[in-house]
Parts: sequence; structure tokens; C-alpha cells
Amino acid sequence: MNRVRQLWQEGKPVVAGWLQLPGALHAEALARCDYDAIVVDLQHSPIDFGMAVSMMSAIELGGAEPFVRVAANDGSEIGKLLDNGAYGIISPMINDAGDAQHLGRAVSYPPRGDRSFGPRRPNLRFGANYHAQASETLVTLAMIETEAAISNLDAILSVEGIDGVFVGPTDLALSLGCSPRVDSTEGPVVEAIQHIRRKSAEASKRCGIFCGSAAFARQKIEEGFAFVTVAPDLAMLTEAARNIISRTR
Ligand code: 3PY
Ligand code: MG
Repeated sequence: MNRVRQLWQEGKPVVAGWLQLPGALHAEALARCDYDAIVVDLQHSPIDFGMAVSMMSAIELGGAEPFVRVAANDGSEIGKLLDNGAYGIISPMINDAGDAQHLGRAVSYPPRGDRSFGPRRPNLRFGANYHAQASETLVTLAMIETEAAISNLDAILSVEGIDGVFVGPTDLALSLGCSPRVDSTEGPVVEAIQHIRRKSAEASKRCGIFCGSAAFARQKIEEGFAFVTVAPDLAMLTEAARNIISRTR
């Protein structure tokens, strides 16, 4: 079973990592740091497809569930990632029910969806009957990160095949006329994020959010968020470097 689904069934929140740097070694090393899942970001990073496959293998080897944030809500990219070892799909800029239905269909085999058959790596992990249980092996989250998405939230949350939503706080802030900061304290952003969490709970869907700090992520878990990502590898690396340099000089 998918580790993230398992934790949710046990009523536990999921703490995930976020990778923007290409490389299988640090992906495995971080997966061994007790993350439940690790997201490979293909939207805003220089990670290409072959590298993403190596990183997903390394994350699985390290004991975390490999997720990807895809570059776009594109069925062929999503299908190819699922065929090669992604067990969670986070799709950006889901702005209305049509976008969410497209995503739901991309991750599901017929009759529910239009995913094409060719599960290379899932067959290795789950056996030849994988296709019959595919939807139980993966998690699908629609990114809510615009004012339009908030207006269409009820319709997005009602779409079959979507496990929940994932807040992109910086795009959301920009869309609301605020600064594109993580862990924002600006009123309109804070209110929009709480609204998304409340609506998700009403629809019995999971709600996740991208976080910058452990303190913010813990606060979100306490508020009822089921999935937090903390923190991007590049941010952790530069913070550690600044810290070590300031203590050395
Ligand atoms: C956002 O904050 O907009 C995101 O997509 C997180 O990377
Ligand atoms: Mg975004």
C-alpha cells in the first residue's frame, strides 16, 4: 500500500520533503531521514525526466514514498511519471472543475479515466495485477494557488479521482495581490488558506500545503492539514551553509 494512504487511514498527518536539485544521492539520503514522502519538483527545477526517474527510485529505496509535482496538468507527462515510479501526483494551477476532471482522468485507467496502459515500474513493486488496484497505490492532489481556484473550490473538491488539494502559497499570494512568500502572515493569504482547509474538510478531502519552516508546518498540522512539505532541499542547504559560515568566521 501507498505509505501516505496508510498514514491517512491511521489518522496521521504526512510530512514530506521537497526536491529542487537534481541528484539521486541526496534524494536517497533525505528519504532515509524519516520523511514519509518526498516530492520531486518538475515545475520550477532543472530536473529532467531521466533524472526524476533515478530520484524516484532512490527515494523508494530510502523508504519514503516518491511523489512528483508535475510541470503542467498534462496527461501524457503524468502517465509517463506514474509508469516510471511516481506514487503521488501533485498538479499545479488547477483552476476549475474541468482542470480537476482532466487530472482525475489522467491518473485513472478506464472506465474511470483515460490513463494508457504501460506500468513499467509499478508492475515490479505491485505485480502483474497492478492495474486492478492502481488507484489505491497512488495519491493525487490538485494545487489550489489562484483566486479563480478559490472561486471554483467546491466544484474542484467534488471531482472523482482527486484525493485532495495542495496549497501553493506563493502563487496564491501573488494572485491575491500579496507578496509571494512562504509561511505568509498577510491577512488575505492566511484567510484564503484557512478557507481552503475548511472547504476540504467539509468535502472529506485531504488538504496539504507547501511550508518553509518546521514551526509553520507544525502549526498547519495542528490546524488539521493532512500533508505538509518542509523544506525545499536548496533552502535547507543554503540555510545550513549560512549557519556554518557565520559560526566559522
Ligand atoms: C507555490 O507556492 O505557488 C508553489 O507552487 C509551491 O512550490
Ligand atoms: Mg505555484
